Amino acid sequence: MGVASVIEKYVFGEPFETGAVVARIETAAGLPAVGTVTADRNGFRFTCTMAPKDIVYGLGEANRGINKRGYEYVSCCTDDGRHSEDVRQLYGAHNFLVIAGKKPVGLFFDYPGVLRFDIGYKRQDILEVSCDTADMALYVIEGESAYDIVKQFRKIIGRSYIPPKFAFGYGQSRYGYKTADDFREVVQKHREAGVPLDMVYMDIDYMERFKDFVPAPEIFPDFPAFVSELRARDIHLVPIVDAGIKTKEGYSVSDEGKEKGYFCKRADGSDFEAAVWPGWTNFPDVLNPEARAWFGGQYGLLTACGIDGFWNDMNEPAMFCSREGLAEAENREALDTAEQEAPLVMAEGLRWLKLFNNPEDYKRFYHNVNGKLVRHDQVHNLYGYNITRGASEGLSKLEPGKRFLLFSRASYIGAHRYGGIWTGDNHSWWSHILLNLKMLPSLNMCGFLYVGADLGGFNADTTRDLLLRWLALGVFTPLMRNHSGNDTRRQEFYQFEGPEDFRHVIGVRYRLLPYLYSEYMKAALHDDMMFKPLAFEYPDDEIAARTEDHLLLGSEVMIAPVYVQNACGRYVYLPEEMMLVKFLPDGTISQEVMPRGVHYIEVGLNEVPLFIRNGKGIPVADPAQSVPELDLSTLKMIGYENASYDRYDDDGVTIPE
Ligand code: MIG
Repeated sequence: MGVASVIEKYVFGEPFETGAVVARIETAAGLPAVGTVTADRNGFRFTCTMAPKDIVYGLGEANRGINKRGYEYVSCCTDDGRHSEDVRQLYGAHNFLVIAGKKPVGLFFDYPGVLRFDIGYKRQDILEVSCDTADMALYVIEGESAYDIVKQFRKIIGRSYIPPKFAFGYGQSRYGYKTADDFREVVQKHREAGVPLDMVYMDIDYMERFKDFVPAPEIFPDFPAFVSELRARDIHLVPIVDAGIKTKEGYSVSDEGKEKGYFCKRADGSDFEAAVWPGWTNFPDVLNPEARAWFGGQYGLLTACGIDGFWNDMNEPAMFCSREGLAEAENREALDTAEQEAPLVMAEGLRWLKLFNNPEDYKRFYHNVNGKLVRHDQVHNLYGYNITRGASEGLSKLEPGKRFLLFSRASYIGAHRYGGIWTGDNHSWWSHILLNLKMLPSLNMCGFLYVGADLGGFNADTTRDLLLRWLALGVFTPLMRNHSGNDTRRQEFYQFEGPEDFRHVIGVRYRLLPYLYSEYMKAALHDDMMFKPLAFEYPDDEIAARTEDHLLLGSEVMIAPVYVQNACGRYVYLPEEMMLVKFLPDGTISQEVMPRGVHYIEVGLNEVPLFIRNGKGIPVADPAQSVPELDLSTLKMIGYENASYDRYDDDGVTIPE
């Protein structure tokens, strides 16, 4: 198949080089045959009509359905912890979509500023993509099917990030763990109850006065010793890294960044200052290659302590306010609070002043891109991407060839080569289990394979049944992490009755791990999707095309989790004969062949169901307490008789060719 011949690149104005596309593609002359483009002083606008039955896939980390039709979405990386149905912008900016109809077409709008997608919102039959400046690289991809188009797109944006194997284990996190004993307790409680665990995440409280890369010495007098103490129990500690670097003399990262001019600057050349958790901070100018390399090098402060995983937060970048914003508010009281570096008070107190994430602030600082000053708002969506790129490049310099666990909150296509993403501050809402599910194929389309949501929900109070149901989806997501906010009901498994149910459900993750790892790696190495909408494999099945609460996982499995409160099961639609597999709480596995069609399946709170596609089989391991404990010598096949499975495996530590 002549892949390159069906991708066309159209250039308008002088687009910023985002690095999203790594393949060399010649610019086509003229205008794309599909749709209408206007590009002038008033900005850029692409419009086309959609036939009534066309389905629009894509947009990665975006709200609402797998089919994006019927709403409006905005690419503008935003820290907003309320993902209700009317929210248009989240933390990611993934400007790729596919219109699937008679003649499917893929569109990638490589544009780093704010971009609006009206997908049948103003008019049900019109797709309109627009932004304020007409500097745009538009890629138009034609192919046999939506899936074919996705595969072509994935080829031109480069191979997805590959995490270490331990990162496929289960992780426990909470905003609020502070002392060494808090972390020890988490590990102890899991090991005692036989609930598997490979990672414990460290949120901002591990830091000394919220200084990135600096564990608080009074809490961790010997941090490397603490890291190895937990490593001896097969636990990886994964610290958070925020975008804002505390402005403080004597803090090496702050001093060096200022001295070398590596922070984002105001128009007058002074360092831009924003208030975040540490009080006043500076943002590393990661769009400047030199500054990015310098920032990435700072991760060495923690790898030197034995750390091999990180999560990058607040890199939209989120801020409570800027100096300018605060001055404009002319509120002496708030100003004084800020000066005293009382971050929590600032966060809450300033929110009502509407200083929080003020878009005006993004016009107040600049990046130095190869000697040219670029105002932040014009490249806003590239910031989190380049933080994570800096981290990845820095880590590969520190320890060449080694895989690190790395994921980010904000992202743009291109960031998928450097790390994974988690989908930010969701709620302990049943609807967010479904949102988690629906995002998975869209994220995979855009290259993001190592993905996951805060299981159990970040904001609001969770409940035992919600957590169990969410975990039963989480066992399939590459990033499997229970995380919650500091002001919510605690949600480690041991806060609830019946630890055996959690041991079993989380245990299923480990039983499936040889398969999940293999499917992840196949997707990464072949630029493929791990999670697909049903329509990508059953293109002629109109019911499958409209089924949004099941997904295909790899080539063998279909998942259909329960996401309804008090439900004892659910309806499923099988586009072909499949085998229903249930991991039962007594450790046995039930298998039942079901014909094509609609079925009601019963699923207990302590059961994990999946479907195996006709004629296929998958390997299953015995339960284990951690990834290194998995015993591959006892793998058994489940599914259709005599089915074979070609399992990929490797050392899980070095980056494959
Ligand atoms: O302003 O570090 O999304 O996962 O626990 C909130 C504290 C900052 C937001 C992240 C969340 C994390 C929290 N952070």
